[in-house]
Amino acid sequence: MPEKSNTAIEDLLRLPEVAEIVKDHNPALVARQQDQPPICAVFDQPYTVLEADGRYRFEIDRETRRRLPGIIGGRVQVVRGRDALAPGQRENYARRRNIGIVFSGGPAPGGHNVIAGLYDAAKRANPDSRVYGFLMGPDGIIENQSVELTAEIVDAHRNLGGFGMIKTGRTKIDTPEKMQLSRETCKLLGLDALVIVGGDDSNTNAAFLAQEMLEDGVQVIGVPKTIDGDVQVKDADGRVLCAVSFGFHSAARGFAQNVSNLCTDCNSDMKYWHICKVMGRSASHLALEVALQTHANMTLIGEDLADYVDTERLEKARRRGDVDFNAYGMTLRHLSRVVCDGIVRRAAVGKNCGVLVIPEGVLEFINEIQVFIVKLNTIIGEYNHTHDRDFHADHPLLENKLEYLRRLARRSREQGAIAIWNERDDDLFNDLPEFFQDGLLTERDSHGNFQFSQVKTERVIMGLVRDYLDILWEEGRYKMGIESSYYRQVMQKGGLDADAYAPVLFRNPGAHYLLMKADIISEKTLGQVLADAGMQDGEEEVPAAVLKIYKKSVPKFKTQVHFYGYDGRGSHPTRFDCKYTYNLGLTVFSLIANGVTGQMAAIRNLELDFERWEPVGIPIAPLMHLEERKGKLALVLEKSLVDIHSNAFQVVKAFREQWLAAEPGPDHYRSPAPIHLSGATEEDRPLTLFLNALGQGDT
Ligand code: FBP
Repeated sequence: MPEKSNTAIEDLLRLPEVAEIVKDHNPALVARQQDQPPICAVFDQPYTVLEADGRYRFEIDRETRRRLPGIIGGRVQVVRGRDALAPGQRENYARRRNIGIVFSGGPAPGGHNVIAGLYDAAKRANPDSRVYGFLMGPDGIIENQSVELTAEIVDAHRNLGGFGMIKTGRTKIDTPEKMQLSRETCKLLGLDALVIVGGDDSNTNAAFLAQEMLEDGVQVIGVPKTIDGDVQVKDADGRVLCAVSFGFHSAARGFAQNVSNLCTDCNSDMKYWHICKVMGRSASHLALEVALQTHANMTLIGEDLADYVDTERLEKARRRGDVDFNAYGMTLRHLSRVVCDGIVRRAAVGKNCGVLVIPEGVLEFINEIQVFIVKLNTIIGEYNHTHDRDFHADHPLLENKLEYLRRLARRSREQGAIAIWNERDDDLFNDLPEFFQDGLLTERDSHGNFQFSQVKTERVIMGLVRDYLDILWEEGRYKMGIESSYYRQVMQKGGLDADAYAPVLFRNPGAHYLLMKADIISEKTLGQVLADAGMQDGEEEVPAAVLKIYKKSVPKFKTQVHFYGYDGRGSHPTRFDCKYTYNLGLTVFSLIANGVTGQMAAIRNLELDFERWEPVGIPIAPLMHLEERKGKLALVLEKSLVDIHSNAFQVVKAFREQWLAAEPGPDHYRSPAPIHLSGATEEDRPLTLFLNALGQGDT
């Protein structure tokens, strides 16, 4: 193409078509912003009231009762619609309010709709009410950095992913100073209510803020957010109040779309094992949903590995007359064996490829790693407490940290006392690859959580897998299966008698996929086997056709590693999350307008059809329990892990063999549709939720 003059370029840039293409917003995005999510029937009415539902029972921790006396008595509140309210009630419902809202923790698709729902409900009740968005997460509250939200700001973010409107952060309001500063901010802004949109730790924080701000008359409401899907609420009798946090469905679908594309790639060039780590700090909910969405060949579920019992080992111990505690839960080595088994079996039917899904937090469920995490948390927590300094600041390099651990181990030997870190710990730790040691010693997040996203989990597992595959190869147990028709064709072209050679070369000469004998593991051993069978003499070169078949039987294990996390949590919300979050926003306002505090807004029956959704408030304090954080016990909201007895897990387990597809014939991949707001093909809830609801009532 000839070079364009400056004038020609200017003319090009002036074209309306070009202007349209370079706009920041495309038509699909504009349609998304303009979409109005459906609302639960109760919100069709101008007012709402709360009705306590006494059916729910919680086992309350004594420490919670002591620390949160002002909010521990909260009950589950069901939001009901009303056409009219009694005069005093009506004025109170519609009085002018100032409400602050903050995002806390990692982004989750749908957060903007929580704000939109709250904003719309607050303005509908009283157009003079104000909604403030705190900037950059809880730091915005501590440092009084906020923006008053306008219709223009809110409209620009409706149904859009991310937390871009006001940003987010992971700071925890966990000291008397930060609490005091937060109270001052609320006073300065004249806030009636503060809304914390966050995960388990942020909702814990919301409960403490609610307690603290009782005397200031500031209500605090939490909203269950996290892509990890581990904020789920059941009462002591197992009744579900909140089936999943928002953002889970969208992130899982985002990941599933990518994983599914890799299944397509794998199915096309049959060359790679795609190793896909998917986010989820502890629980494997996201991996489980991805398994259901894609039917990837292998999906590890942490909770399942923790539940493993090595019966053979137990039996051996029983015969010896003792108990082998290492038989409970899977070891890292055993896990690598399980993965290898899948790889070897697929290779045997000519599939030198596959898709493996690894949940980010899987190592937490591996016994020996969990022990290291708890020990290191305690050591670091104790160091910070005793020295009133930060362990990581004082030991910036891995070598410094290892030296500190070495000193602890030496001290334990010298003192001969039982210590948290002894020489055996030190030896085992030093056996780990350096990058993994570094990962295990990374700084905990502000809530004291181990940061699994910073650890190369997949490298740890795949390193062991590679080592074991090498062993299996040398033992002759890892071979590529050769399709018999291909074998015959090659032999025929080479002028050799396929039938005569087959029993010499293969351990299963009549099979569809032929497996070379275990002792053929090099060209030399191949020649030897042929000579032993009298097919040629020892000095003779192996015929080219046989050599070709041998080479084909040598598996080349090639991997591509992918991490799905930040991409999925930045995706636009699914229709499910758009509806869910907008209605959560409306619920938040109902809780505020009806005067409760220390409650989490939620939607009951989320696992059922939209018509059955019921907005509720859940008291946060009764859900809390003591847990180890940064080496100390802290009151927190319990994370929900994958229930291995749930329908969803049982279905995945039942289909494991089919999806591994270690048999001749096609794989069973499922392609989830891309996320879209409208259209009959968009699924209306996560598959895990759908399955778990089966048998519990009609869906
Ligand atoms: P939240 O629980 O705060 O929503 O965050 C979840 C998560 O996305 C995890 O899946 C992941 O392990 C972690 O955040 C990553 O944290 P960071 O954003 O600090 O890298």
